[in-house]
Amino acid sequence: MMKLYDFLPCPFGQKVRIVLAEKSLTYELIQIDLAQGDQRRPEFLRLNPFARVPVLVDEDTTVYDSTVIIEYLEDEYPEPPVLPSVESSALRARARIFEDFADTSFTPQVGQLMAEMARAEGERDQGRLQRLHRSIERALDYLNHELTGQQFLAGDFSIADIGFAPRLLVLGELGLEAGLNRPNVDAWIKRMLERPSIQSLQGVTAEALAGV
Ligand SMILES: N[C@@H](CCC(=O)N[C@@H](CS)C(=O)NCC(=O)O)C(=O)O
Repeated sequence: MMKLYDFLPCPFGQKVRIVLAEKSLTYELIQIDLAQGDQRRPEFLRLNPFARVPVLVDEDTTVYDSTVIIEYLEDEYPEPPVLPSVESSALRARARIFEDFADTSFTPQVGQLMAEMARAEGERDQGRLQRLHRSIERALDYLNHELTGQQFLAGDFSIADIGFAPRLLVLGELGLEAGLNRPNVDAWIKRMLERPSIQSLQGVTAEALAGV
């Protein structure tokens, strides 16, 4: 059976768990407690020398980095797909562009907002909060535009949408209504929440607020 080394609040591990659920793949979850420094133990460093979760072990193959793990799963277990078909290179590229945008320009910003909001109210850096709000709002406006007339960001439900899901779902708890005045984003979130793979994330959102 596959093994997933993960820390439940990690949004990158959540991406992988959505894909495993979409593909109905069973796996053993091995929790790596980042707060306790489990990622720096020699036995974990043998799996990933960069000391990061998630890591997937599938028989003799060890893969890390959520994007690479998901591409590996797509290659090994293609059905149902989480990337547009190989005949649609342009759509595949679009899906990968959105996943990268989520990983580099959305998820980290929401993570920083979570960390700032975890501080006592009087100790929060108001300037930083404003900058983070602006950056996240800009990303949401862009997504709202890109979702015009679309059910999902790149054809069918794909890694493009999966990339955003983990942190989209915690925005409400941070006082940021993603769907407010953004009807396409609002409908998109509701559409994603119909999927059991996305519903399964909801239990970990409050825990996620403890910060990663
Ligand atoms: N690009 C990587 C990022 C993974 C990552 O940043 N993981 C964080 C947790 S969310 C981690 O393991 N951090 C190690 C640490 O905090 O020491 C991916 O997509 O998997």
